[in-house]
Amino acid sequence: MKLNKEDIQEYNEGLLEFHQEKLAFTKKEVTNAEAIIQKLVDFQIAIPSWALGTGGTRFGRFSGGGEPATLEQKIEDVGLLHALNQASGAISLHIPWDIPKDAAAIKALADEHGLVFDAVNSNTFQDQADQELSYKFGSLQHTDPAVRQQAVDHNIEVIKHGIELGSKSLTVWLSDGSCFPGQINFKKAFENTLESLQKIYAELPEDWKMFVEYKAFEPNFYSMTVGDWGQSLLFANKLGPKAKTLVDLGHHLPNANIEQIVSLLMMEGKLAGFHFNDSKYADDDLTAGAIKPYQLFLIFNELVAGMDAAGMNHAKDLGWMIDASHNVKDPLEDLLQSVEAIMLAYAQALSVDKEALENAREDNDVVVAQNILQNAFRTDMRALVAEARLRAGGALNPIGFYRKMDVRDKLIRERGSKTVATGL
Ligand code: RM4
Ligand code: MN
Ligand code: MN
Repeated sequence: MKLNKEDIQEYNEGLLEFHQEKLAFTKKEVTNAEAIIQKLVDFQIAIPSWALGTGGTRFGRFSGGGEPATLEQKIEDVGLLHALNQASGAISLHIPWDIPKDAAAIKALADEHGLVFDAVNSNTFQDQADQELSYKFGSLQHTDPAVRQQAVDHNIEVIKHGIELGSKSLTVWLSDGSCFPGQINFKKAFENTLESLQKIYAELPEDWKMFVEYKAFEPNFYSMTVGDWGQSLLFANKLGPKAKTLVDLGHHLPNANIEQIVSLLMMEGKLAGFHFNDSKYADDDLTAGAIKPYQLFLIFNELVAGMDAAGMNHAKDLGWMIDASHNVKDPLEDLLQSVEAIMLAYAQALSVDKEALENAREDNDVVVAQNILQNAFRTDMRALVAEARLRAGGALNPIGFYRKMDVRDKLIRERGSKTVATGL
């Protein structure tokens, strides 16, 4: 289904007066409000094709109904999000969960919804039905060269799909590692992985990047072969300029200082981009900003500082993607919440007085430095984010409009209540 632009406009009119009052107030408080709004209009966050259905856990899965059963329906769902918030203009595919059978037709459909294709993701963490060799003991790290070659070939296949769709990057997340002390030789696992990644890297088109994503634990519980940003950066540096480190917020040990990691990766020109989610414990895949919004803001503060120092385009030069899907919410509503939280954190970071902050740091004025950040975090940016949506043609209150139009009920009627999206 598609949302009607006129319906959105009509809905917005009912909220306009209150919105404008709020906006006028915020503009008094935030001196660079107009510049922030423009940056928000430009900023797009990719939606992964595997986040549109219920995530589930290994204990169970509670589908909400109307899940997209095909890639075409997934594109439609991202199209709905984009129509509502005008900030979800890209989709990221996981192969083989979503293999585009007719790439030209899929591209045309995406185009119809105003969507482009973000990074393509390979999957060597599961065995597929038609697969010859098993990844039970790893893929790119495997002791058997034939398994490694199979995983390399899969990644090359993924690049080919990406080229057909207009993607510009390959994300490699490996579950490789070990569950018990003694199980693997760390050095050999690293060397095998590097050699395999080099073979994949050699197949990247000139204007592509390889995102090397790390994760501290799970599904391997003793060691992960790309377990932290140090290991990822080692691989990325050895591979070459097209390889960079991808940070997924949920992939750290508790209380890791992710903003510091970001700052240093940017200093090295080696930050690929982000997978947004939130967590209380580990890779919980909760809605961005649901648990630690201040952390999200602090990360954006470093991102903005780092991108500005390097003269980068905020919207285009790093990969921005949501990577979250869980059990208890309508996935589309959840994704709208995530995008909103990310936009708020970005807007707050854009409002930080960088010069004053740097001066306070130079003077070792800890109180002023802390206050500058906390003032920005405590400033209500919702009117600026809403204004950016309004100017771009989205809904002032995306979830409000989604519910008013009974979108989920319509999807259930269209697709049925028992459809299951491919993915986790
Ligand atoms: C992993 C990792 C990858 C994602 C898979 C589904 O934990 O975050 O980015 O592709 O999950
Ligand atoms: Mn991820
Ligand atoms: Mn993850």
